[in-house]
Amino acid sequence: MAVVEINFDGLIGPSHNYAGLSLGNLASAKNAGGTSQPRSAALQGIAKMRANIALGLTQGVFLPQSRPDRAWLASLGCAPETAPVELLANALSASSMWAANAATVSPAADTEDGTCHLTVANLVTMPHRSHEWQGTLAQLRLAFANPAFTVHGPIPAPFGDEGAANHMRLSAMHDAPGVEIFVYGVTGGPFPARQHIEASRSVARLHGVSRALFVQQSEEAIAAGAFHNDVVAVANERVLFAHELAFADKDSFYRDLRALLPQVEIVEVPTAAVSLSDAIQSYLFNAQLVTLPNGGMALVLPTEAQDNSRVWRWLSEMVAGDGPIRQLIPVDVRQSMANGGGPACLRLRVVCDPETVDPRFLVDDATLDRIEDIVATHWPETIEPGRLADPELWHQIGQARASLLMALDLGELA
Ligand code: SUG
Repeated sequence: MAVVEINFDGLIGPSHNYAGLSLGNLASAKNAGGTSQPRSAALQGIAKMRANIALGLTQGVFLPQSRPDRAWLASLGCAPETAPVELLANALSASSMWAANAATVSPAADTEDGTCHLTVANLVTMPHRSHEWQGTLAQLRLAFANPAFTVHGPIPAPFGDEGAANHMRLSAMHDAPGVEIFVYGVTGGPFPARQHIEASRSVARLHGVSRALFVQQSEEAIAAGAFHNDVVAVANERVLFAHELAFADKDSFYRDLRALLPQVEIVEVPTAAVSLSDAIQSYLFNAQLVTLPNGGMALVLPTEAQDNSRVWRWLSEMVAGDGPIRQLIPVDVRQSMANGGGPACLRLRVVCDPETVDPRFLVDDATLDRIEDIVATHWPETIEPGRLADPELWHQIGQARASLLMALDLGELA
């Protein structure tokens, strides 16, 4: 089969909750202490996967990790029963659902050795995310065991690496050699800049990327709540769709990009039409910009973008015009959005031949039916913040994951 783009979505895990753990992520802070709905959260994610399959796209899945993370707590000298409440919340996070932060991916066409390289993200800036990489790496090593891939361990601390959320790839077509854009932060006003330039440079070196640009995210964007670049920009094939204030020095970035990829089309949303605050509240850029099998491009974006009249007006005018983005497809991922994760956060893009991927990580409607049954039976309906310390909840979460691993024949991840 030919090389295509596969979107691997993180299945939203049974411990999904609102503990408000992410400084600089405004949605996470706003919803801290709320009651989550893990079952409907996962069903929303599954519905998004189904909608993308219906568009003719190839879909993959990553599985929730073991929570609470007992190994991580043990390395801190405690167990779930003895952990201080803040540590327990960090150990229970379902944050691996945001697969855009799982790894940085350089497709084979971009790399010196002609394999597709993946580097698992270390996510060291946030405690609740810093212990994801071990579980993620285990899945990457299984899913991409074929010699068509090279899978790397994490960049060492203290160089924060947040994976594909700060990485964009532009190319004439998915399977053509691309230009890889590594977006890093330096300062973010009151908030941490999560992606360190040394991490970006190291990933590019390890992957042997021949055409790479290193671009600074604007301080204004981080300060306004764009804790990752994918909250203010997204790219697909020859199209870059970005907010006017996404980058610190967009003129030199755009100039360098045009020099490397003359056919690039930059669709920029001006502040006068959509402020940074509207962009971050509506997550219009946290969209899956996809190439449809008939050749046009569509934006799969959160329903919150439709709810914001200024954003929706601008988008509607854009698709009515003559640009490359022809279709808007709103999807409901509100449970994830309430923690700052839109449609694009939930997926990791891997451009490769699907035949080279372990088939247990690829899904069709029939597999999603099986996953949906397990979610409907085993995922908690709600998690109130006080329940995080309840051993019964930990037990239910453990059983839910075990049933899923069994159904997908992925017992080696237990
Ligand atoms: O790292 N939220 C995630 C959201 C990640 C979104 N990913 C991308 N933009 N690609 C984060 O801030 C919230 C967890 C909590 O508050 O419990 C959280 O981790």
